Amino acid sequence: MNTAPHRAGHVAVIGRPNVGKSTLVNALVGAKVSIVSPRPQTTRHRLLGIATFPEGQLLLVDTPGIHREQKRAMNRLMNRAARGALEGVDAALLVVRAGQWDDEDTLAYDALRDAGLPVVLVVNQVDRITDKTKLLPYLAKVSEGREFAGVHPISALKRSGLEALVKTVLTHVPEQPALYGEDEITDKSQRFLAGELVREQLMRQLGEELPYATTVEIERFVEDGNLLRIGAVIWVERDGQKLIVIGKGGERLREIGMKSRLQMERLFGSKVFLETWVRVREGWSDDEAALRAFGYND
Ligand SMILES: Nc1nc2c(ncn2[C@@H]2O[C@H](COP(=O)(O)OP(=O)(O)O)[C@@H](O)[C@H]2O)c(=O)[nH]1
Ligand SMILES: [Mg+2]
Repeated sequence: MNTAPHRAGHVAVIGRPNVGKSTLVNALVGAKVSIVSPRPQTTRHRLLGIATFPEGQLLLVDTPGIHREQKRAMNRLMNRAARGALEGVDAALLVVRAGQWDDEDTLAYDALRDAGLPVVLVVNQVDRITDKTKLLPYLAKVSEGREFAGVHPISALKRSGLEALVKTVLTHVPEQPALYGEDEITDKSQRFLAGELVREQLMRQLGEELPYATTVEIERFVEDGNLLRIGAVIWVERDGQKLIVIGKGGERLREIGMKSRLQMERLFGSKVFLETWVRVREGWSDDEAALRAFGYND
């Protein structure tokens, strides 16, 4: 019988872009609440992933990575969101890619310790390490001179090592009842998530720099019986970009729409009728007012 007291608390998920923070949050929540792509800077907003277990509830604060690049307003806002993530949290997960550790990880560790937080080191992507004998010396090296509340090699993608990680993290959050209902998975609205799922397809399907010049606005979100009618506007910065997003004969936009719709249907558990448009707004990603209008307002 389980007699341990119930625990619940906020946990910041911190680490460099592309180490797998959002993949980890989704794996723990058990649903895709945070979008994932092979590109850095996929996550633009702070988002709460709610992971409910019999022993407790973890409110995972997924963050955009911490970026040195401060030039564009977008990056400034993303950094603000990452730092703001530390307010009111009980513990932090510092996520790194197995085999890697650099100055930015050291900076992040120091900041978390200075904030007085227990820091659990999550060594992700161990499935990519073919020579497992290299793992132990690596773990010893990164732990040296640092006080981690736990060190967990995991694969967020293959969902391995997660049970032990959850057990460790739960010991560092307060004894208290669940803070959200057990069927809740995020603090964001379905409308927001719909926009993110379209953006995920843009990140995945557009080449090179273009994804960073796009954003998505959900213009319509209506429940119509058991159908969701969703209208999404994809904003780009120039006419040429519009042509690329639409593609030859509209092929790319159709593919983006189809994949986004399937993801929405899976996440919302209902049929979705999705319409998409591409519109041009010059320089939106360097314009703080436009960013706020698009919901980047931490
Ligand atoms: N092989 C492998 N890839 C992973 C793992 N976790 C994440 N990835 C991939 O790494 C990329 C970045 O993941 P994401 O979660 O968006 O990283 P974030 O920027 O830290 O949020 C995606 O292509 C993921 O599929 C893992 O455990 N193993
Ligand atoms: Mg992310």
